[in-house]
Amino acid sequence: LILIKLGGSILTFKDRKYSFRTHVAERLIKEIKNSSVDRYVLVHGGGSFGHPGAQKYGLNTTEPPSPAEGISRVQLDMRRMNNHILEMMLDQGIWAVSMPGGLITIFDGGELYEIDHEMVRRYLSLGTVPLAFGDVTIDKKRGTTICSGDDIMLGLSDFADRAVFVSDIDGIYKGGELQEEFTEDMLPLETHDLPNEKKKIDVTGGMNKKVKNMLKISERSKTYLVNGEVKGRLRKILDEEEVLATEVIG
Ligand code: IP8
Repeated sequence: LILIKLGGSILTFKDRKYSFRTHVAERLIKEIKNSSVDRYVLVHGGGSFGHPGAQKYGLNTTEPPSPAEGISRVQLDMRRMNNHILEMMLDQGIWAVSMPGGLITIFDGGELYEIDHEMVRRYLSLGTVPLAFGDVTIDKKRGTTICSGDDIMLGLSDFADRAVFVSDIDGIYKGGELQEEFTEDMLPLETHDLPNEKKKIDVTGGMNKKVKNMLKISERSKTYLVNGEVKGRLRKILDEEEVLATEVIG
């Protein structure tokens, strides 16, 4: 089983609310379809659909209770984004089924507490492709919290062989240099490590948090970060061909 995460930064323009990058998303789905991979879970992030609302309604703070309106509106925004991707997949004959992060997880104090493996496994065994996404979810302490696509990747990583993160950068940089392999001792990343870092709204927290999460995942499955802006790279990494990317090794 392979886990593929399409980051919000590749699927949307992060600085323009609700701007879905249809052509990029379509191409990435085609690359997956044209690869030799047939058993996979696709996960996507929030980008400019999920993050502005989550920030506006304070859904990722430690202060309970979250306003009901915010829970409702941010969930709607994420389902709208998810529907774009779901329709694209169906148009290409990929029989995907939606798995909102808010319905397959429970959190405790902002950390993933439980994820419904059985639901994912059963849909896989029917020959469908689970399409999971970052969402507002229930938190035992805070009432609600934000479940990011990265949390879903971590939660499902115990039964995956590989985890591929598709982003808008060539890989992980340290001291301005792209690293083919990234290990724990290279943390923390500073702003100057990253090439032309744009200001992004990201309520689920920065590159260091993402990389730490990838290091955890890599203890269970081979973990890569690849640039989805460049045509063919996702297809190549899925087919285990030589390609520019970073392997994260925990
Ligand atoms: O973009 C966040 O998912 P991420 C989802 O994977 C929301 O961190 C609702 C902001």
